[in-house]
Amino acid sequence: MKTLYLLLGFSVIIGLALLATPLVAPSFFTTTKTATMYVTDTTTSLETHLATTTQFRFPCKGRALCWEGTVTHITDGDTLEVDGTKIRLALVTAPEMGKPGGLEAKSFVEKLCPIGSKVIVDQDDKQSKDSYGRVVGLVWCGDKNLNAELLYAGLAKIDTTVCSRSEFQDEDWAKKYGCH
Ligand SMILES: [Ca+2]
Repeated sequence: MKTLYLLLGFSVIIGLALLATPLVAPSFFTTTKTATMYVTDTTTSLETHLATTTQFRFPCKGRALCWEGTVTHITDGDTLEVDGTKIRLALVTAPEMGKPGGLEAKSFVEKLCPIGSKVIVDQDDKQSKDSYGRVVGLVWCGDKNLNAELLYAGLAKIDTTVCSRSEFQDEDWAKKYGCH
């Protein structure tokens, strides 16, 4: 008799678990599907890495990569590395090192977004990478838009030849400094 009760109790537990499965399953499968789709869209190790980490959508625009990372190197006024990935600032161009204004632009970046600081990278949806394979994007250092700040400071210019190929061409700062 005791065995019968035990079997009955066990059956009830199994039955309840089966009833609960459809309630839990949809959200579980939806999450898995989203993650899988993201991995399918990616091609590089950076993107694969990002697919498995938390995505920071704000204040990014579009659907391209958006992540918070650490500044690991500053090359010059328009190129830096975040988590070891080279980032070419979208739309803006600063003088190269060794040219007049090059050092000033780099120093400005070092001050606004020092090595070791956290930044958010918003990859340009219309020109995700440049011809050197660098990620093209907008970099947020705290609440400062680095691309725009370089223009405001007079340390960089808009490269008007790429306006039509940038997601950011309609931003106020882009229009004010050369994209029409
Ligand atoms: Ca974007």
